[in-house]
Amino acid sequence: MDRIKSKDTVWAAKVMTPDEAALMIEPGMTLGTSGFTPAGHPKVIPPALARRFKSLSQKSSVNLYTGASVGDELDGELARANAIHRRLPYQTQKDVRKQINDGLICYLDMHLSHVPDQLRYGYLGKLDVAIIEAVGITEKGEIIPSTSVGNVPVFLDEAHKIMIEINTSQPEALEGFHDIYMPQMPPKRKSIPILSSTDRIGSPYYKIDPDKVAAIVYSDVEDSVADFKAPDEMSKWMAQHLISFLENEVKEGRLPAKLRPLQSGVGTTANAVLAGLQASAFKDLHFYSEVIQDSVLHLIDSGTFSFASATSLTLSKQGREHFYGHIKDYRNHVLLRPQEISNHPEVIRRLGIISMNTAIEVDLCGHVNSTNIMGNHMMNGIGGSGDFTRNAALSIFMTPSIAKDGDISAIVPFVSHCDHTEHDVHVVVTEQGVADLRGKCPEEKAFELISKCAHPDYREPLHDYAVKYFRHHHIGHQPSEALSWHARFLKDGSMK
Ligand code: 0RQ
Repeated sequence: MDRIKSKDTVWAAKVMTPDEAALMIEPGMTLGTSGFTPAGHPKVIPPALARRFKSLSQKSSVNLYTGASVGDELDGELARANAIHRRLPYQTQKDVRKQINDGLICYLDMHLSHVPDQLRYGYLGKLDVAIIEAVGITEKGEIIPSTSVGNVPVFLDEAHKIMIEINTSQPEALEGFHDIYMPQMPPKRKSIPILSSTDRIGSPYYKIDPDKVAAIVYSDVEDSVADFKAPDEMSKWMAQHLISFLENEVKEGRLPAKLRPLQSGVGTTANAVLAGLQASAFKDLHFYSEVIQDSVLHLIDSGTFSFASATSLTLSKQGREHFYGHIKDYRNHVLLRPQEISNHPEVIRRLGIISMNTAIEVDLCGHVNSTNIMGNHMMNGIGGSGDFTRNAALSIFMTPSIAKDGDISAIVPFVSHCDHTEHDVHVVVTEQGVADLRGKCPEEKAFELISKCAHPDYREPLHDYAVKYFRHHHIGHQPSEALSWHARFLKDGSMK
């Protein structure tokens, strides 16, 4: 109870068990929850809901809207109870991924910054219940967010009922790290007054109508962020190429010495690239992104980054212990915003962000597939990669040049699914090198990608395709050949 500082009895009267809270959630409802890659999601009401739905005689499910990927206590528990009907906007949980690919979950793979407006405009239906994790409730009855913000502000605004999980494993010292700002509805929407990554424009708290609160539940379950794989040789080479490229941009006068704010995706490659920045001579950089991973803390510690703005603190157990152990030192260097602000096109354009995301495959025109393996198997989703790529001053994609021990080339004539078009992709980095696509026509882009980024084992067939094609055309594709590439080269790993 000590986490509820408000003397107003309205709060204490709502405290109950997770099972009691779950009784208020009916099959067919739409839930909007906290949580972002996977930090700050509710961890005790969802398992109680899974138990409740499993005990019902007929198949029972809900629509689940989140910030981005969430932990096993939410996605995993509900998926294993066959309790998710519709899911948006991003996921990385293996049971959910399987059910999406088996056609059991209806998945809306969305740009993360689009969710709040689509909800406000009524495109995504009505939200019945918002379930959010919090650190506590202040004397004034304001809610202190936990390790992520994500879509919580809009969910609290739109939901009919609110359930709050007060997580005592999240320290009260998190108070003050957040900056909650809600854009107005069009046509009265004002410009978002962020002129630097460090700017605060809102409040540290969520302000809610206490009458909407249906349940307050205590939890002590920690965020469970998996440790990233240690950077492998491929990732280390990519990091080195990327850093040399950025150094050269500075030398050529296209970037200032302190660069422009960096955005980074998540995953093995992105983590390795961030780790690689530590060895560079860059100092005092700003990070304006979605996710603060362990590597970002190390970059703050070393002075490479002086400020990190994001929507979630996605830290491993070790990273959390380090952060909480030195939380005072991070107070002026870390800020968490709603995802519609961290990923807002207006702010990304204004700050001149350098975006760095990971591709599954890249084609000779520069189109990027980030989501669908072989065009028909959903991996995670587009996440924030499109929000940043489309609006960045410099957009970079990284990928190892080969996948599955070399059976697959990540550079292909034509992507099997397109998330980011040739119009938005400026630079591609593989362990082989850097392809700079800026200012190049399709033919030039194709040969740049083959010579700088493709793996030597695949250069010849890619070159043959490009030469044959560009003999007769200068724009576009040879559809029959381009589309048969995946079947010819990838199905059994042999090059027929
Ligand atoms: O398969 O899991 O069976 O080993 O894809 O690939 O190499 O582990 O790379 O963890 O960096 O993830 C694009 C998926 C890369 C990720 C993607 C197989 C490969 C492996 C994963 P296994 P790696 P990473 C901000 C930005 C979209 C969202 C985004 C992602 C698995 O970065 O989801 O950018 N991005 N968000 O073997 C067949 C290929 C392949 C392939 C890789 N060409 N063909 N399989 N794989 N390339 C964050 C948020 O938005 C929240």
